[in-house]
Amino acid sequence: MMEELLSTQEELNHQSLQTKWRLMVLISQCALLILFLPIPLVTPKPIDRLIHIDATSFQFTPAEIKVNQGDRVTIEFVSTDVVHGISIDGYDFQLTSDPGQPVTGTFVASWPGMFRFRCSVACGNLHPFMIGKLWVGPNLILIRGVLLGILAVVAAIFSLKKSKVLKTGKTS
Ligand SMILES: [Cu+2]
Repeated sequence: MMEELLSTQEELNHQSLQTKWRLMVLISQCALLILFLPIPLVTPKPIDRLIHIDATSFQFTPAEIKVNQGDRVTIEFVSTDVVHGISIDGYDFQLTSDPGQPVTGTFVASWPGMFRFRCSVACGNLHPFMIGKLWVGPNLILIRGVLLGILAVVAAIFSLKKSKVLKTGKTS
């Protein structure tokens, strides 16, 4: 009788270990899918954009701009104090503005990713820190991050439920 009970208990333990493993494998598979599956987003049609950027020692306003890949981007750039410039890493784009004199330039956002733009005129001691960011393309990193977060929450809920079931199973 006792032996029988022990063996069923062992079997139960073995089974729960197996389901735990299966769950862990399933969750890691989901995580890999989220990380590496190409997300079939409806790519937005390229448009013409006009973006105004102010330069003041030692910052750009806005310091971050977002466009979609293929957009024709026209930058209207104006300095509010001393001579400032703007050049975008990875793009052949450069403008220089005298104080209060807006200048415009256009480029096509052909390459996706994050590119820094910098002041291209030595304008003072903090000049090297005058940096902004240009994001090109749909933000897949953010989408994947959100999906991974959701998966983590689901996994946590599952493991909580599992341990509750095990505890109640032992007491009865
Ligand atoms: Cu500068």
